[in-house]
Amino acid sequence: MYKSIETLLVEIPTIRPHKMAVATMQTQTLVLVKVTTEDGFIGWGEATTIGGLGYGEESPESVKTNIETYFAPLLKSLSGLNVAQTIQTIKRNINGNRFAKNAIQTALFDIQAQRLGLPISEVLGGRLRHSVPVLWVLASGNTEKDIAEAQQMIASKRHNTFKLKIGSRRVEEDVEHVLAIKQALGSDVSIRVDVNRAWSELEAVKGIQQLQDGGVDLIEQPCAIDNIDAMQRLTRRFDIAIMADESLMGPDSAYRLAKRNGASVFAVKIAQSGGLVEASEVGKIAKLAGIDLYGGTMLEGPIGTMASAQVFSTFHNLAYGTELFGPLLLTEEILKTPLQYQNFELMLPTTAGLGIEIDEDKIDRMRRQ
Ligand code: MUC
Ligand code: MG
Repeated sequence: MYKSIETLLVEIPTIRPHKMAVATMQTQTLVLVKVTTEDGFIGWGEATTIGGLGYGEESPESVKTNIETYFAPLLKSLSGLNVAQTIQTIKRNINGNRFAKNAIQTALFDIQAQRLGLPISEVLGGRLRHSVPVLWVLASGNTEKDIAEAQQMIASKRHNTFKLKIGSRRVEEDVEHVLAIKQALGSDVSIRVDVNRAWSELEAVKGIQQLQDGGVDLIEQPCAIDNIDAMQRLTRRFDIAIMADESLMGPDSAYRLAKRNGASVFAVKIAQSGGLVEASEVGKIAKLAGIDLYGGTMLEGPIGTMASAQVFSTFHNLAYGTELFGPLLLTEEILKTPLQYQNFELMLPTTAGLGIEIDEDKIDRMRRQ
């Protein structure tokens, strides 16, 4: 049933350096997976990560090797299974590898939805919205440049909410940087910060208090991935929203975080969750636990971004919007028609599958040989 499974690495420079506590990106390596069926359907998925092994446990190279060595032979050996049974078989045979699993699962759903003539969102239960709000991340590393960038985004109606990457400088310097931006942009503009796990609990108490007093709306992943105790104490101590990002690695960790009151918002990512179904399950757990939702990104290109949008469009609440701006950070387009960003939102296509058309000639020219 599955004829070929290819993994392509495509290096694309970013429009400016993107500085985070975990890495500074000058280029992004897109990890694209193409699945072809015996009866001629093609599905795409994406397993892009950030900063090699700087962010997660899988690298572009490990994803490519593991898909070629383990996922592809397994998929090719299967016949007569539906998508759910195929996913179950992959899970039974392969441990970990959430990013690779997500890419394969996305391609399988792309194919299934094309067969049914529906957008992927409809296969996942149905969309509740036709567009999702998208914020922009200010990460140039320079306060004045960040303010100018934000003002230009507001003026062009592309983004009116901003997330600031902090954690690589002293807490006082970071707070000063954030509050200068908050003051320059004014009270109508929502400012959030992502610490990318850089703070100790004591640093977090100090930093969060000042950011909360200064009118910041949300603190993302202040402490270490496994330090759920600290996340719980911070969530209970402050009124400001505390969001789990790296600590959230699929439904199991979502359940544990929810049970322990370790976050007031979940940053759902399809890759970190290990697939579209698992990301939907994280959304369900949040709903049951009264936790708000935010649609996260691994700074994917348009494939992962649209797959994420298909999932987030089905969420009951998307109180904190999304950060699905990945393609806008890249200097090259890999779709025949670019994703549509309008009025601070990303529009969801109504066409079947992912609803995008890949420019394969361009990818062929740009891919790592
Ligand atoms: C992260 O930790 O949120 C998402 C947006 C961005 O700029 O970095 C990523 C990763
Ligand atoms: Mg984050």
